[in-house]
Amino acid sequence: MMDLSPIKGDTADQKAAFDSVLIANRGEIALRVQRACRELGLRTVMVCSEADRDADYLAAADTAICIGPAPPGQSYLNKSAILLAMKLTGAGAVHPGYGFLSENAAFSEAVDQMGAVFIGPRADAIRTMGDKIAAKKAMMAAGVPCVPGPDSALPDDPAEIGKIAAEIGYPVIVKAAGGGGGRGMRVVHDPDALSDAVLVTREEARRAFGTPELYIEKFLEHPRHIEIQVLCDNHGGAVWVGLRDCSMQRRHQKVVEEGPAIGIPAEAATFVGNRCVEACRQIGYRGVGTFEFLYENGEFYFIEMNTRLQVEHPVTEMTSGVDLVRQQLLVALGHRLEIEQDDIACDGHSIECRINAEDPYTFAPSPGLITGVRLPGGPGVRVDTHVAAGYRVSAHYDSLIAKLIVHAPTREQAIMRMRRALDEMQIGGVSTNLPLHREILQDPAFAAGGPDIHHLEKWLAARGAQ
Ligand code: MV4
Repeated sequence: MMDLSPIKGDTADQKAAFDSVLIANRGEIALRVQRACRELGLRTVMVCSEADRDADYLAAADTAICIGPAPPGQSYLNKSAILLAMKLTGAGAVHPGYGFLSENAAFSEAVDQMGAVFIGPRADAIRTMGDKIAAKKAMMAAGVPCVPGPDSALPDDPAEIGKIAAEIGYPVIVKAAGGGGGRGMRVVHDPDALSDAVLVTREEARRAFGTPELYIEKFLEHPRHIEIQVLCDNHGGAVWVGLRDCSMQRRHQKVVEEGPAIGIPAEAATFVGNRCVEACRQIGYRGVGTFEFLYENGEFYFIEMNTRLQVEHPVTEMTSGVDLVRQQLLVALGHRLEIEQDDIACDGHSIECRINAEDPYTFAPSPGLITGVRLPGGPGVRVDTHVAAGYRVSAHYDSLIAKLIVHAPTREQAIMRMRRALDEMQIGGVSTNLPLHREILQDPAFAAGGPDIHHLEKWLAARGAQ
């Protein structure tokens, strides 16, 4: 077994040694993290809410404890309950998964203060990226290409705002510094609508994010959503692991993701990947992260950085062969990354379909008892799921029940493989979006590759109208 003792001379993170990890999440990602811990010989502590008590993945942990009632605020988002669980179980580290506390700077800090390890970046990096203006400032300073517009907050004076917008050129988009993921933004097509848009967005921002700060950018009308996975250790090791195309989304929820992002020249990808790595070095970034870009007319425009492991990370794992969760754990232990940039290549093509317990037409959640599960298999098929027959899908959490990921030598073969895997897969007892995915995989525009961020919603509207 590999030696997980602290590295001598590792002054960057003196407390890095831990032999048990508390997994502060649920569902498929809790299982994914648990698997990586096991392979490193780490003891696992799983926490759960009362709604998740009977989940199979809890039995596989070394320790499982219930930390509160079903509503996330009382369990998976309850910092003091999770910190207490860490004390009670002697967990030396906590993995937050995605969602919940994964991008919560105060939680990261509290974990630090109790002398344990938050498996993720330091609080200051989370805070910087959570403030979309600070993030843009840091990225522009590091030479990462950004959307045209100032890297500072909008002033109050309407005349000044008007000048800034005119300089950028319409259409523009007004965004809340505290927003992100599609929340707190407004497109403005002409100067007459600008000051009202600013006022309304400012009030929304004040209420929703606790800060009225706004910024303004050129609005890109038909971009693709391309993201770049990075991975950094505490010893100056930093790599970009590949690009993903996540343009197939509805209401800011990704539906299908794939990698690599097709139609992007290798030199362009390498250039922007290297800029991301350089930015990570400049801010002393640690762990996994994702740089989100809009891509239009051959140019990349940074929009946000996610400081967590993402739902779609398996796409990059399949094409790179890098186990991102394993690297996350090693970095948290104070180790160096097991790979350097020159070791990383993109092999073949990967596609992920998010399988949700929801109506495939209305998207209404479909909680309830799963009565039967038939999982696909065979070459190049991966299913990340925590569900099986007898599992009850709770109405308290998001409806993701499985991620179906395929890998094949070419995109065409990956599409054929995904169609085949979707045909094999069956879930009984609840409605799922499997029928939707089967239709999407027959969409000629998807098959052609490179649809923009509006394609899926337009396609859904046309499908509804037929
Ligand atoms: C934009 C944009 C166009 N121009 N920014 C939405 C989510 C948040 N991460 C940023 N978003 C956008 N920012 C500029 N300057 C269009 C979107 C956008 C979007 C981005 C990615 C994926 C899906 C999207 C759907 C609608 C709008």
